[in-house]
Amino acid sequence: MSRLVVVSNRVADPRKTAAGGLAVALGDALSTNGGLWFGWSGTIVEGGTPGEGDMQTQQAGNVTLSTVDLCREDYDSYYLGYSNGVLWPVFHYRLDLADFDAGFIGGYRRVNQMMARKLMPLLRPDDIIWVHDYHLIPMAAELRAMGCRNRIGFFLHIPLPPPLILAAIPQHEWLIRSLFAYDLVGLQSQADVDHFSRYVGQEAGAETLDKHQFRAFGRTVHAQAFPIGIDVDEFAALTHGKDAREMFDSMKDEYSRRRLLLGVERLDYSKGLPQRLRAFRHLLQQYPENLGSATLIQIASPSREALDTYSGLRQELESLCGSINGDYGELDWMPVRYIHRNVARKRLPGLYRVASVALVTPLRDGMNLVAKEFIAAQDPADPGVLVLSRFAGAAEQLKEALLVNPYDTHGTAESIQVALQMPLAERQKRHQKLLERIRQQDVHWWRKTFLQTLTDMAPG
Ligand code: ADQ
Repeated sequence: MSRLVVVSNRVADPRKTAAGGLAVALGDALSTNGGLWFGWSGTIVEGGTPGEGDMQTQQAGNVTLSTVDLCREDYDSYYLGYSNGVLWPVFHYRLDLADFDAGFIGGYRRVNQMMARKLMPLLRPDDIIWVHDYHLIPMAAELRAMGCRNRIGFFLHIPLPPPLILAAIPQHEWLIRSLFAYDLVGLQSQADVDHFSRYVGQEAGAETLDKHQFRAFGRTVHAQAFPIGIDVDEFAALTHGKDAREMFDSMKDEYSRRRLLLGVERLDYSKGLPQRLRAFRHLLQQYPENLGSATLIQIASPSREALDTYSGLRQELESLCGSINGDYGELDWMPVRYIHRNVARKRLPGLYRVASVALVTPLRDGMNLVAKEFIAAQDPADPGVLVLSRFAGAAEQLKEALLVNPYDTHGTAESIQVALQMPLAERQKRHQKLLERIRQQDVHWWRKTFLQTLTDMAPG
């Protein structure tokens, strides 16, 4: 059996379950036949040399974790600059938020080259290499330039936008050409695959050999949707664990008298938080029976705060929460409880289970795992309702959720009201179907199908 090599911006110790579903799933895949997980260490070295970084290696069972430090200049241009200042906003259709500073691309290339240079001597001829996400798009091209003939797959966790949005990135052609250095390109949704197909057809004159095979730049690449899932059983077990039960018990009395609406995410502009709060305010205005009885708990964990767009969003959110609470709050009830912190992973399912309604309303999202975690944590006898943005990748699968357009404040408020009023029999029917869907394509299905597709390909 081939050894698996995972390459991602951050590396997690798979023995620490607090790391969450993806780390556990990749950890499983790595430990099956022994493996190597390679990426950035998370350490930023002040005053270091660009394109250079010390490497550390540690052993976690039969999995080797190898990580490389970044100097401040590389971190600023590769991570904050190009990855999160250009690729993240544009891939989420937010050209208005992109910072096309010409200096960033140099750092992005330099770090990808350095990572490839450090990884190359660690590789064995029959290793299967799996590269993750937008930070590392050119990784395979760099490895190929150094003579690597291994099978290399890539999975993009975020959306791939339509061609004319992608084309706003000055280096768009180079980025997509880099994807052709992979054997397999995995995307989250069929919409993303359609965008890829249209881009390579229109901009690169690609020939479509069959629905998954595209030929351009002298190479053939296989591109396909592999919607990522969660470990449903692990999540159900967490739900019945001590921490989640304590969380549930501490809240259930209050929220048997009141209805709990819940939002959980990183504080990111792709997640549609201001739009959600406006929809909630509209709900209170339009349906005053919810005054005093519907509470929105919004958990938004700190993320990328070094970027101005993120600190601006934080202020906007604080001000919206303050004004809703000021306008509608009572001495014994506040409509919004906003928490700018993480909730421990083991406690999170308890919170999901108390909620009557989950508000998962991103403006764009590759998939969105919170939607799937919410479903897994519900009591099938009395399940909550998922209000889901049609612009989340998850909407292609989770058709029994209440699908909303998060830009439509009134429409979203209407759907929240429908969710709050939904009869038990309909909630049960929808939940049962949603649970089947997240079980059919769970995280193990995701990694097995991706890796099987890659393994079945002819090398080189
Ligand atoms: P994210 O944008 O981070 O991931 P998501 O898929 O929702 O979004 O995953 C977030 C994870 O972090 C979930 O497991 C959630 O429970 C946890 N989490 C979020 N906020 C938290 C908080 N405040 N406290 C505790 N835990 C919190 C990217 C893409 C997604 C894609 C995933 C996986 O943007 O579209 O689904 O990768 O491919």
